Amino acid sequence: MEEQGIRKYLPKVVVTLVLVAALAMVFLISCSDRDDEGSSGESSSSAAVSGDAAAIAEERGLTPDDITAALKTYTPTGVHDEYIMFASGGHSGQVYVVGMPSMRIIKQIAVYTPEPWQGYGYGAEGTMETLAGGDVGDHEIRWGDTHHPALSETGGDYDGQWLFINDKANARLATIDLRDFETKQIIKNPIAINDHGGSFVTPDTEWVIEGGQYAAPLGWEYSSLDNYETDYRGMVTIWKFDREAGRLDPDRSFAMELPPYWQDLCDAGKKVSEGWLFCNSFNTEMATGGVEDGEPSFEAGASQRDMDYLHIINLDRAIEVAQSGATVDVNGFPVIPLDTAIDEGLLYFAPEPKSPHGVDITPGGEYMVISGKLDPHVTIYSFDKIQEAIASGNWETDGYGVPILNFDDVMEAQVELGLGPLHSQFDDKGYAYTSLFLEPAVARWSLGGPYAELNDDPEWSLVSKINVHYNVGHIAAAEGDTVSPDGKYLVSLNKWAIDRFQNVGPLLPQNFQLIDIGQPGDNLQLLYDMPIPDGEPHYAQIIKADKLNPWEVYPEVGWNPHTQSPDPNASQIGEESIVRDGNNVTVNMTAVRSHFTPEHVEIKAGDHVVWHITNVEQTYDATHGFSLPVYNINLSIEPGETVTFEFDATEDGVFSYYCSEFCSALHLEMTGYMLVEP
Ligand code: RUQ
Ligand code: CUA
Repeated sequence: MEEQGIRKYLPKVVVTLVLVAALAMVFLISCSDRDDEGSSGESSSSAAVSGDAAAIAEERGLTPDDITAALKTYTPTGVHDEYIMFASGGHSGQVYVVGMPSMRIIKQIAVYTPEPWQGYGYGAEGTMETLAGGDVGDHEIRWGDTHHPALSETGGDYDGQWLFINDKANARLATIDLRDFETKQIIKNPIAINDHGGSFVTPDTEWVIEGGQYAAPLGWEYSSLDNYETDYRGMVTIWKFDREAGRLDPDRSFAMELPPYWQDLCDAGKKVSEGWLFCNSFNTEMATGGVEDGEPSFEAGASQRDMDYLHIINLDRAIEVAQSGATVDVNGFPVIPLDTAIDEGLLYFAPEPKSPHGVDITPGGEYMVISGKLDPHVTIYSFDKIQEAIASGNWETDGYGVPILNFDDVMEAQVELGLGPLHSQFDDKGYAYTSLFLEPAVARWSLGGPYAELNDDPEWSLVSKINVHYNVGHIAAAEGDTVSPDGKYLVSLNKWAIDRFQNVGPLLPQNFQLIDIGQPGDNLQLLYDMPIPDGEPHYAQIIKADKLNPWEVYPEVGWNPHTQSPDPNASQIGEESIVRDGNNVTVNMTAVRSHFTPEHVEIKAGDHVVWHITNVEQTYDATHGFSLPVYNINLSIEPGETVTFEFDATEDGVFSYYCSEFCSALHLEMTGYMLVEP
């Protein structure tokens, strides 16, 4: 019997087992003498398959490691991935949804940037409202620089319900609803012009953190750089998340004024450190640049000191102080002044070496891990020691009066890892992983304290490293920043791709590399390279796929995804109409395979048109599009959804509208005419 014949009749599971066995044989064959291959015989079917596989492997020049990597990542058609990664899309202003271990991009979620496939920002009222939420005064901003996605958590674990992500360029946050994977809210920070330390959630997602970056006067009012130390300020903003409403609530949110150091990344305490907040900073030199005038450049000026300051914030107390009203008003937003923060014991510093980037908290909340870009170590701080140091009252202060705890009082350990350490993640075996930008590599190291039981290593020490390609920024391990990391997989989010892919001209993609971290010790395996051709990814989070439970279709026909409730403007079949009231025309349309009703929309130049379309289908994947030329309308109307758009009919003529999703055999006929009479 031919191999094809066997495969056709055996259930998929058996075929998979045969293939795995066959490829395992290839592995053995490749490890031993290839001359044995011919004599292994054609008598058994698995040997025949392995012969084919061996030939393919040889023809393609695959090594045994390549073959195991393929076995670990290959995902047959119809089989779903075990994990889903939500990755920042950098300055594409979007979020990528990637299946793991296959590394297939399953979706992009439009966030800050209009995106036609999702009908985001091309007329659909809810999406226009979401985007407009991020406008600054009269300025319509239609892109963003997304850095740090944050999945909502319950008890410090991802709960699969919400996703937040910041826009560094304009200090904005977005809220994405994971019932339909759509952006519901963009909110502009009223006091800051850029951010970086966001978004980060508290263990039950009651609060979403947005830390600043490049200091400016609060509210970005003009002041000369000569007044940097007196007028410029840093900040952290604490947004209240209303789970019920599915929105960040500015009326219950507040900020804290900080010295004009450049706050960088934050992380909320968890378990033993719940109720505290930690942010690293750089440029405590308060360099103001001016290389063109012979002043030290920012890169030199902001890197002079050996230590910057880890910001240690008593979040629970800060919430009480803000709620007591001890705030000042900046652009209508309550801000705890720096002096109040100091007097109330809300803010402490600990020295951190050198030009640090990021702070990551161990799964149990006991330790804060800091990397200095210009220091080969990671430095680990103990939450207990920080509490003791605060209680002792034994500290100096910085120029603004903020207490600086003694380094030796709060430091637990330092581990030398290599060049350019940046960000850390954790696994289930008592290991931490840190990206090394300059090497470039990812280091695995063992945590001490209570984690020594898991990793069998009493010391805080380097275990192994794996090279990555190239210049890694963040890393993301499966659930690797939660209270219960999974281990198993880690993705290295590399900034440079260089030679990893075909040359496509001077602008190159970034490179995600999937690494198997499932085996203990010196046993990290690179599995897969995935180009990201659309904006620089920063951080990502990886969640078990079965924690996500999105809708297949909207819960009922006539659903408004912006309000997540039935839309009063929905039409069922038979209720379609065109209603004129003076110059105002309302179109009530339905869409179903394969027609819109009505198919003729006759209006007059100068009319104001409000147009509702309901996709009355409840069939999985039966999405219709709606494209109307000249008026810049493009919609995605998913099963059950009602979409509204409006426009002034300023241009007369004949305009054919049509469905832009290939929905059926007669999809091309899913069309109609809008006639605008002069
Ligand atoms: S960043 S590569 Cu998180 Cu914006 Cu570190
Ligand atoms: Cu509906 Cu094509």
